[in-house]
Amino acid sequence: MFNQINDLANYRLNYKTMNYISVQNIDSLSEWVKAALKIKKKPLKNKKLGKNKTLGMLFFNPSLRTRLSTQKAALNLGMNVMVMNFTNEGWTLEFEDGAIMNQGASEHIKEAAEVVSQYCDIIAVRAFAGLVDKEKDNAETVLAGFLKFATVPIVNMEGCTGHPLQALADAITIEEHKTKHRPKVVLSWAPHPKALPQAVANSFVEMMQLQDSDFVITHPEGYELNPEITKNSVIEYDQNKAFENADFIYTKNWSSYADYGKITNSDPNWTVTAEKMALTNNAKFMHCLPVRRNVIVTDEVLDSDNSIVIEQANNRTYAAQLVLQKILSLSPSLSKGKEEKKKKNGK
Ligand code: SN0
Repeated sequence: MFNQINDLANYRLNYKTMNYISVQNIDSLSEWVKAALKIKKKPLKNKKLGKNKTLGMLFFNPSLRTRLSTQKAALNLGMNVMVMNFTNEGWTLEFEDGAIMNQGASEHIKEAAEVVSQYCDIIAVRAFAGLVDKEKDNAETVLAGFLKFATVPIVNMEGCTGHPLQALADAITIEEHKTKHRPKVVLSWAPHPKALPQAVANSFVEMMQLQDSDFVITHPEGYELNPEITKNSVIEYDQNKAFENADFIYTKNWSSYADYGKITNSDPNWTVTAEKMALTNNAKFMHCLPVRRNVIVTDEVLDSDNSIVIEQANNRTYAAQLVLQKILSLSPSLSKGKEEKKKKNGK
């Protein structure tokens, strides 16, 4: 797991230590899902692993599930947790190298990341896409800044282009609910009043590409995700056709990637309804939440027995716990103390 490539331009594969930045950091999805399901059965088994270790969680955007499930995961491992909200509490950070800081930003990422690294053993960061500047978002300025200047492992709690903790929880949820080896899984776009990032959809696609399944993405024309991510995944523009025989319907809105950050379609015909679900093979309904009722999906579907969104959110804890557990036990910086102790004890 956790390749070590030092190329900042390619942040998706870049980490100098044991980071969880992208779904691409998963070396064996089936092994990870198995391990997470084991954790789910006995979540307190490794209560000592994180003793005296601190997780720092830095939020540049709102959160409910990510914040509480990651915190819960850390507590299950015996870690201490510190949460900092940059939306209205932290200094505004500067990320540009060589910037003349005579404007709004008070502190450079260089100091901020190094300082936080002294207080924390792992830093988790949430920094959504701004959806204005595609290049800037693709460069993952905030995550890349922490990767470059922090001296401890970094966990991505949703960056501009990915939400790998969500995708891992999604994989766990599909594994628990599938009734055949190769289920048909459909990622369906649905309308939304706000322009939303592509991050959740991107990571879901990348995760699905790591496993054997009949995977179809459906969205209106103009809503193609970054082709570097979708690669050769099947795209079906006819939502009804895509839904035929599906075992899982994963719904998510995202704004246009081509017409970057724009809402170019708000057709209510894309809302997931009971009629549409009737086209499927009694499919389970999934969404990462928060979900806009009767815009993305009707009450009838969301409140039906086929909706597994609550269990999906529950699995966020075990996904996060697996990632923290791997970092705690595998990161050279974190296990250094252990190694030294072993040496001292002549082991
Ligand atoms: C975020 C997104 O990336 O789409 C987080 C999902 C886990 N979702 C939203 O920002 C929804 C906000 C809203 O007002 O519905």
